Amino acid sequence: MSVFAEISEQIQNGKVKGVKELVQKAIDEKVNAKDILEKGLLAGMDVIGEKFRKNEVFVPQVLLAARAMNAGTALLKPLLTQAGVKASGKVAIGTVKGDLHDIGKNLVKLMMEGKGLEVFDLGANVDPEKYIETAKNENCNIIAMSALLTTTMSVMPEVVEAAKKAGIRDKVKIMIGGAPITQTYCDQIGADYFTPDAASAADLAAKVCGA
Ligand code: B1M
Repeated sequence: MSVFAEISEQIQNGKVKGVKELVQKAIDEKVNAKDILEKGLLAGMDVIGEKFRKNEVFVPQVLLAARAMNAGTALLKPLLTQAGVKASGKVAIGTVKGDLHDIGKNLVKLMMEGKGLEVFDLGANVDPEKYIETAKNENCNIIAMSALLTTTMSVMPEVVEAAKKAGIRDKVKIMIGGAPITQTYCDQIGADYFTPDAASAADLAAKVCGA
């Protein structure tokens, strides 16, 4: 079995220790960090997601897998971020109100930091006002929102409206993403940018900030 398949299997079984050991082993063997992330950790989450959809696994197993995923990602962080890159812009990031899914948001944050951006992580279940308050107080260039549920994506236009009301809409770019989000939705709600994955979100954010 390849190291990627082994990592994926340990993710599916929610084994924090196993994931950490295998990820560390792969790092020591100089396996590419992006491959460890995509072919190992994310591949495992994909399988869990599909089983969750089919009611073959339930919330506790998914939570264990998410915990193992976060443990693996933490080990990769230094390799996915470029040491010594100077911050060139500020981002307020969070998963929208009502939504507790934070793995994708954490990846976007990690990749943005890797581009040298200063990222204010508001966590999950973030009130629209919190994004605005942080963008104002910290002078952020970007508000970045993640949503994984079709029932919570509707919070995104509330944030766009709140930015207009607060008089900061022309000062801050609004980026959105997450599994149910599309370019059409982005256009519809008047956000500025949609990107399908963490790496493209980070590339675009760096570009927006003039990096
Ligand atoms: Co939930 N869940 N979940 N869940 N969960 C999904 C999203 C679901 C698709 C599963 C399914 O049915 N197949 C489904 C949503 C259905 C829908 O709305 N269409 C679902 C459901 C229904 C629920 C509950 C309602 C279940 C219940 O309680 N009955 C409940 C809701 C809780 C809540 O939020 N209020 C729930 C709960 C949970 C857990 C807590 C158990 C756990 C979350 C733990 C955590 O995040 N700390 C969980 C998980 C883990 C999942 C799945 C299995 C995996 C999500 C994930 O982390 N993927 C998911 C199924 C799936 O997606 N296959 C599912 C890996 C992650 C890297 O991908 O977040 O998509 P993702 O991020 C991607 C891109 O989307 C993008 O970049 C990343 C890749 O590079 N991206 C951005 C993300 N944000 C971005 C922002 C950007 C740009 C790109 O710019 C700003």
